[in-house]
Amino acid sequence: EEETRVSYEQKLNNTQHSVSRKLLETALSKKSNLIASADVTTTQELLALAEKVGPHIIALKTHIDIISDFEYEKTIIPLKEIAARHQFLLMEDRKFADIGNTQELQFTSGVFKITDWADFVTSQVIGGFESLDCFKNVGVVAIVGMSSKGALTTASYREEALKVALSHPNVIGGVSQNKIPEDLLLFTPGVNLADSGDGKGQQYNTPEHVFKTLHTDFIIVGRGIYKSDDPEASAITYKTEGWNAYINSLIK
Ligand code: S5P
Repeated sequence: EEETRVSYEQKLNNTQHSVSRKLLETALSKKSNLIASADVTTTQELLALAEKVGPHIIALKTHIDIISDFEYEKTIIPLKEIAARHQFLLMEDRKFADIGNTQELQFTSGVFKITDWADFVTSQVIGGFESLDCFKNVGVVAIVGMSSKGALTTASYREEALKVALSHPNVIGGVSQNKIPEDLLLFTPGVNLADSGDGKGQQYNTPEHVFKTLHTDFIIVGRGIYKSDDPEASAITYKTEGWNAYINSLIK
């Protein structure tokens, strides 16, 4: 792509949302645009991973409902302490996809009480504009397009999803495998340096590709880090690759 991208500094000047600001400030101070996806299934693995990768990431993305021994006191309280100590945000990848009232219950109730600890959450926008009203104390990352083969997030779906995302004050960005307007933060999963797929539909790109062609802001890396023999070393590799790819994407 020929055009230059909008820098983190420029995005910081253009946003009032406290979560966007925190993400961008953390990216600049840590020289990292890496979000680690902690798709592990026990509290011990979750906390150990957070501790190892914490210094190198701007956010830890969780699927809190896959933790088999979840207990608020044993899982969330220590996770929050690690996040505060290593200065990263907590992103719960809940991908809400219901009517507003149900999403509000899923966000505030049950055992997970996401509203009490997540700095920001992912949500589908399939329930329409008002379904996102309940997330007013956090940032919302709208699922605009999905990385998996055969996903139904076609160009026309993405266009409609972006209209909701751009107009809703709770939305700070989008997850997509395509470029989105630069006044939203772009989060791109499906990033892996070693693999092109997982045999279950996932499709991978390199950090270089997503910064250069999509002008992404933040890469999300799951198995490339937590399945590695040395998750901390892998986090450093993805952080360095991601940061260099971002710097290169600033140059025409
Ligand atoms: O389109 C998407 C959106 C998301 S949030 N594709 C994705 O893979 N994700 C999430 O990113 C997915 O739920 C998983 O937690 C992570 C990718 O993990 P990896 O192991 O394939 O890197």
